[in-house]
Amino acid sequence: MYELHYSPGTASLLPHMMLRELGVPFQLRLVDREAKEQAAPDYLKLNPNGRIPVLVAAGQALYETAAIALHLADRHPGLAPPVGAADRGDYYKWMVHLANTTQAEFRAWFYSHEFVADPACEASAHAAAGKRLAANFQTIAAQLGDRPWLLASGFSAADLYLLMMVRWGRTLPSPAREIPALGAHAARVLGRPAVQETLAAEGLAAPYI
Ligand SMILES: N[C@@H](CCC(=O)N[C@@H](CS)C(=O)NCC(=O)O)C(=O)O
Repeated sequence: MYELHYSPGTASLLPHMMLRELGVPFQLRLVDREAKEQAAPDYLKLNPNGRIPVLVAAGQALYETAAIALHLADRHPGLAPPVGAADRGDYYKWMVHLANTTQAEFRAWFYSHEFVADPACEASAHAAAGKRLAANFQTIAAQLGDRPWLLASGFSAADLYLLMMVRWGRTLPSPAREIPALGAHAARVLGRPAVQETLAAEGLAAPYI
């Protein structure tokens, strides 16, 4: 039985959607961000970085959203092309790009104060992160084009990852959903029953993106 330490709408949304898509048993453990539970000694034993999410399986704690997602997709077939398949490389590309670039830029967008030594520069760092994210979403949309999913072989964990990024992108000056390819893609992912179940279980209300 998996245990997902989560907080509604945060990076835990990806593994949460995956667990429901895969239909594997799991329990949710709410991390109260208001109470800064992610920085409490018990949580730091699971993730010494004090960040959400953490997945516990068979007594072992795994952190880093992308690592959790890759691990779940490896353990339970259905959300990734098999190792060695033609678009397994594309799958790695998208998972790593969404983690290392898009999600990392969102850290600079949502937590701009961490990226500056002088608080007077925070607004500037925030604006610059927003510009990089806008450009990044344009690049992703150009590659997606009018294909239904990121991978030629079909729906994968990468599509769930992109939905989470487009959802966070609703806070940008030009929301990511307004880029037609991304809005259409997000609507397709939002149409999946497991995704709707996840959003409801986290208490998230429409509009989701
Ligand atoms: N690289 C980490 C980043 C996770 C992250 O930034 N999580 C945020 C929520 S989306 C968090 O824990 N924020 C609370 C904090 O930083 O104190 C991952 O992908 O797991």
